[in-house]
Amino acid sequence: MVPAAISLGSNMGDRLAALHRAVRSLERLGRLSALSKLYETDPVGLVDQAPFLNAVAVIETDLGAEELLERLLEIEVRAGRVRKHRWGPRILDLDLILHGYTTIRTATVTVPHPRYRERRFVLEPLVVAWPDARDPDGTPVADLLPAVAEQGVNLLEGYGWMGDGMPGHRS
Ligand code: PH2
Ligand code: MG
Ligand code: MG
Repeated sequence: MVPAAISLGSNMGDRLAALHRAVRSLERLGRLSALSKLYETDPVGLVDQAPFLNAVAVIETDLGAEELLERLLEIEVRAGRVRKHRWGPRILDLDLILHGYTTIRTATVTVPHPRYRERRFVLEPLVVAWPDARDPDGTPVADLLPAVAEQGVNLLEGYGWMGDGMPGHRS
């Protein structure tokens, strides 16, 4: 079993419902061991689009990175995701950020996620969900946060946003 950190994002339709369903789906891929608080964030990259809801989940899983990523893409498709332009509006985006402490680069998967170190909308919930997380290069992810520019990441709800019985941060 390895801990895998997955970033959740939505900026189309009923964003909260999409994240709720996504967390339920993630529970089928492993044991949900941590769930961040819920954030509303300004769009990064393509800035002329609606604000996102973002969160990070950590699951303890037996799935390898490639299979896990395939399963994440299936969940996105079931949520109604249609790929138009890169970085454009999406009903649901599930990105694999960390998979244990390994570095993986295949035709389909790059882990750690190649851009997570610059993304406050990933780092902030990641540190909240998994305070002790480390990049495979040894850097604690909490140490990456001060270097990241302000990006409009606003706390919307605390750990309870999924309802009762959900884990908070991973210890
Ligand atoms: N996802 C992107 C591009 N820009 N900005 C925010 N705030 N949140 C996201 O999840 C996000 C983004 C590409 O997946
Ligand atoms: Mg993404
Ligand atoms: Mg994605």
